[in-house]
Amino acid sequence: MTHSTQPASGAGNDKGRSRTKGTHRRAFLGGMAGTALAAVTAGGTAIALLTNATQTKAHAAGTTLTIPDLLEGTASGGTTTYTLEAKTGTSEVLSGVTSTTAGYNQSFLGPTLKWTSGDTVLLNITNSLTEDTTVHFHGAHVPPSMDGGPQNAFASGKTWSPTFTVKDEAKTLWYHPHALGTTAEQATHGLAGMIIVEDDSAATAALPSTYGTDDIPIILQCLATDTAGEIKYNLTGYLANGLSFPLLCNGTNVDATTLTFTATKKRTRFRLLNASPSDIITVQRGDGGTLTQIATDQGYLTEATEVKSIRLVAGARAEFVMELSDAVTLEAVVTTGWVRGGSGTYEFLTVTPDASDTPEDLPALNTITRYDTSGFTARTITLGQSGTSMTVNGSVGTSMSSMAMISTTLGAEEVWTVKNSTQLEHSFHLHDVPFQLISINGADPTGVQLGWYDTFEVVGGGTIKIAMKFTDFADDTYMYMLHCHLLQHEDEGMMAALMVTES
Ligand SMILES: [Cu+2]
Repeated sequence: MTHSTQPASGAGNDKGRSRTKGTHRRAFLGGMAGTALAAVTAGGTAIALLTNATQTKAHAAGTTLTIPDLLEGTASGGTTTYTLEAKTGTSEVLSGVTSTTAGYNQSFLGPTLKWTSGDTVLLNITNSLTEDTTVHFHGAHVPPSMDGGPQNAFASGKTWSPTFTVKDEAKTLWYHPHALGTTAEQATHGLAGMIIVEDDSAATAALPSTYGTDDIPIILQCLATDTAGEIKYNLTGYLANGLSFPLLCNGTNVDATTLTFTATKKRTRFRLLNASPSDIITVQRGDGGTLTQIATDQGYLTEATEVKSIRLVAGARAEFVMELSDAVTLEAVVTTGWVRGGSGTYEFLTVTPDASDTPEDLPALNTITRYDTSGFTARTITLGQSGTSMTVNGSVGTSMSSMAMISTTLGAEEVWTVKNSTQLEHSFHLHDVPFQLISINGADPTGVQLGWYDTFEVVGGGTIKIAMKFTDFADDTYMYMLHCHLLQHEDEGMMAALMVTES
């Protein structure tokens, strides 16, 4: 039996242990700076993504929340140009241990990009890894040839320069690799960053938007490492003994550290991204109070909504605001429906108010017209497994020629029944267009589930119904992807292609 066939409640979870702040054993000291990471695939082929790692600045060991740099673009002729370089480095993923990592323009993670709806952007992205990569703009509505899917793979030493007009409204997106078979390896080593899209809506004008001051990115990652800090990302790695499952917030280990942030404005906006390869992370207040959620994956809710917690599957985002009179600690509850043992509750951030302003009441945020799906074309997408391979509609999507192909036309309106025929948890992600939830395991969506999504949980044996309209982009060559955002599942074949052609 492999991990892939274990049910959520199976023996694989016996490795799990409750881990709360203060009870986690400090990691062994030791480092592997300068050591090549010889990763072995399930097939036994040695690959060497992370050779020639250079020693660069590790994240500070202090307790202040690190805010990722905002990447400045260069505006010229109506186009804003950004420069990114995917490269290797070292970082402290496990406390006190130096890991071989990767990042964009830095040793781990990448800078935040800020796009404005309607602007034209150009990205010059150089691959300084030792293997192919891509950069996918997760959640962005862009042409398939610019989407950064597997067909956009570019080799070591090459530069890829996608350009497009930002059609998205205000929302929180992210960018990460998406090449066939190496997404988990590259993303877990640190190749991920946030994208903020702003627009000219009244909601955007009313909400906090000063990056790093009252508009705060929170990138959470639950990773797996051995005691030497080597990051694990595939079957071989996850089955090793003695693994640790560090939780990182903006690249800083929070296993035994609560980061601090001083809010100098009364109302502070937080943008959550679960960049974990597999785990579900639920964010809540330590004092039991509510969070004021304002956005899901694909933009604003109709109105600010009080929630007790925000549950994010791998790849998902959400935004909330808090208006504080006293310090509040945010907790991340990490759960897994998988083989991993990283469960626990982490007090990852204490927000202390130091503000005297009085914010205006929030306006209505958005108008969301619910789809009437009575005339929509129905389709079934089945998430399955076959031995150690993962499938979509019965096909193992480990190559472009083997994966299932969903063909549709520009302007099509569709309602998909996404069935999970396995006992494992999956995180369903659709490229290109946002979707509405029509039903979740037979129940009508409520509350924040009435927002726009691109990534949603499908529990073992469960079913979601989603509806979408294929607008703006068609192509005879380049395809979008739909897949599980548990990165190991994606690499093991739970991915299909979506071809949108002219009608
Ligand atoms: Cu999955």
